[in-house]
Amino acid sequence: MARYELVKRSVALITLTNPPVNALSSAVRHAMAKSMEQALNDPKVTAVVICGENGRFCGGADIREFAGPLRGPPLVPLLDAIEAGEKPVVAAIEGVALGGGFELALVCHYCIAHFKARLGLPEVTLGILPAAGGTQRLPRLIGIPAALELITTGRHISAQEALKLGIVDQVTEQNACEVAVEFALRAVAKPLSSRRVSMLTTPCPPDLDALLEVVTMEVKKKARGVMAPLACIQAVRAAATMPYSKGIKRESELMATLFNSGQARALQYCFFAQRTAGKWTLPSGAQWNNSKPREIRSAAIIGLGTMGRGIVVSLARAGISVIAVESEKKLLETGKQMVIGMLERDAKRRGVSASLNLLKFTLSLQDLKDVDLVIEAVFEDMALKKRVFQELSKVCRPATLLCTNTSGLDVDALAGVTDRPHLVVGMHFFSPAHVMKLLEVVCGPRSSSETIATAMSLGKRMGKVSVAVGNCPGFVGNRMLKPYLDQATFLLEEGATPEQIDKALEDFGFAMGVFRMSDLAGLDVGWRIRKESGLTGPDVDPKNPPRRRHGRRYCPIPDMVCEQGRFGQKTGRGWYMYDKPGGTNAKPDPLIQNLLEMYRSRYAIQPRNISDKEIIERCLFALANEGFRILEDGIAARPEDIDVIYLFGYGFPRHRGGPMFYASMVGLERVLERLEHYHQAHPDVPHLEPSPLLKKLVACGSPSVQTWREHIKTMHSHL
Ligand code: 3H9
Repeated sequence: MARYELVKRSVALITLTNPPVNALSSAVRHAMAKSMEQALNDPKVTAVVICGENGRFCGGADIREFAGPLRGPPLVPLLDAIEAGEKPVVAAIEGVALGGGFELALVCHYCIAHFKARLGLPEVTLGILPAAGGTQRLPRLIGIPAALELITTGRHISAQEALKLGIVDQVTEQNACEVAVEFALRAVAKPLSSRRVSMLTTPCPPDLDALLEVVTMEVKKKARGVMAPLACIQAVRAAATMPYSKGIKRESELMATLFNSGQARALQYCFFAQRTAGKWTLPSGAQWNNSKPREIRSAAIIGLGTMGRGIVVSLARAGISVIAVESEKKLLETGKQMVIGMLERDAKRRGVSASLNLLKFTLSLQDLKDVDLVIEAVFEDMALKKRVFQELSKVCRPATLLCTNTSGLDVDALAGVTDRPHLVVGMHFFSPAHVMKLLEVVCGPRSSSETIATAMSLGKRMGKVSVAVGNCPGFVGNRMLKPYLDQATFLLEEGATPEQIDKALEDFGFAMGVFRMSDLAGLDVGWRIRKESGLTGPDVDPKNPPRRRHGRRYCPIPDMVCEQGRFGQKTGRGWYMYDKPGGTNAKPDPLIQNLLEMYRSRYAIQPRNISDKEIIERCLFALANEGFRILEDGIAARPEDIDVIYLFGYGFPRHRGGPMFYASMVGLERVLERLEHYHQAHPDVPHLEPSPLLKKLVACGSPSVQTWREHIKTMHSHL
């Protein structure tokens, strides 16, 4: 857990050995305490170097230990003892120094960092704060404004930035550990008092209150309802206004309020869920660690609409050659100019050169014969997609993978028209594809494990969070969206307004409520799908009651909004009004209010006062209920996958953990009881009928979300 060696006859080299990130587990803390004691007591030792094995200094406290009682020596006294020691201690930072790892570096008297190292205090992203002195030492070292920014955002910084800020003493391109040993030998005779950061006086700006006020406002705006950044600000205030001994107590009190909070549990769950989601597995036994992906050097995109353009940019950014295909010269030219502009802006922002040499634009599918992989991103029309796949089958070499970016059509039906169904898979990107992190990899029943592994690995290379899902209408994300949207429109019928529903959801933590989000996405897409599926439009039998379809409740208000040419932001009118087409400043529209009033009076609906609690329960419990059905149907392998999809694809607030985790936090029994209640009140809404899996889990005593999988593994899997 920590290796102790004597090097150069007088330097104690302590190496943290807890792969993969050398987290400060109780065993590591124990071994470190022993090693430090040995170093300080051994007269032969004149200096100490601390480093981490495998080129990684330390990823911080062991987050897995947070769920249980504290065992082993606590970190704060251990770090205080390192700083107070009479022999110089040098941190040799390679890889990462994060959280407690960074705090460890802060107590070392000197820091040497490899030029590729990254440092940061990401505790805030886990719902806690840097509670091993980080909130007290960093402001003393680099000042309040810079420390506030790093601590409240959790941003990682490069070694060069750390050098500029005065956090590290030297950046090296050589082995940081060897450089640190030499540095330590030179530091032996130097006085240490000025190197003990806790003894420094915090450089305090004259307008401290005003500064803290501004940062508080910013944080509240960015992360509505999230506790940790606000606690971080209070801790930094303590660093500015109190001596270290009192500040550290304040830090510890604030940590205590956060540590057992639901938000901390949710954020830590998200951390692990994100990592679990990449570990896909099929009933055949094929899984992430026994299926080899193919190497993808070249790819083609068919269709240069919004999605296609974003995918081209993501691929080029990942260093993959891309051929982009359009059907008409004008569309090709427009798409090309937009892609080039996007890549150039992106490269400028990242300070790199745009990889334009990787791009080729063409009108001919014949140019695709040698590519490794094709992603089809044409209009969402099954007949058109089938024609494209048939054509690709003829043109591309037999080994080329054929992927579709459909957001909900049957991937297997597309595979069926090709000569290689095992090489067909869905790659469902989210718009805008070069920004949104989520990728649903849709496994058809005939997709081979190599094909899935390749799509998952390509997603990772493109910087996406990839989740393997089964093939059903809407897959996971869009399938769950339907009951959520339905509930929102039913609530409009019953008396709510778009702004009331949005406010309730935004207060819950969504960046955008459902109606603002729909206006942004465009209302015409859903309208076209409803027309195509016979729910609205001229094909509907006039004898069909307007508020019922296929024996279920149906809300025609979204169709009425679209009939008025209100397609959302792009037309300057939707559920809200905007200053101009393309405007983003949403204002409540009296015309929508009139429309709702007329609608209710036409159908003799007595509007009622609807509470925010009902809005949240109806929208979010219906969402989770569909998630339970998705688990039952084997469309998602585990609740973590669903949550990751909602976190990265649909803006579900991270501090709530995702819809499934949120349901578990509310209590499955309560979710079941509320769904039963709402279903009784609305028996013509099947989505409100509690799913069998939810009932089964409640009957099993509502086990923790991490163990639900054991209760569903006997069910049929589409993965
Ligand atoms: C803290 O320090 C509190 C203190 O202020 C003081 C308290 C008193 N613990 O991400 P990867 C696992 S809070 C336990 O895929 P990468 C991870 O789950 C901590 N496990 O690798 C995964 O496991 P598996 C503040 C951890 O190369 C494996 O390691 N620190 C921890 O893409 C590989 O991880 C942080 O927030 C941990 N601390 O990225 C840093 N870290 O193989 C959190 C990782 O079973 N960590 N694991 O799936 C990271 O940001 C990234 O893991 C890191 C490496 C950048 C280090």
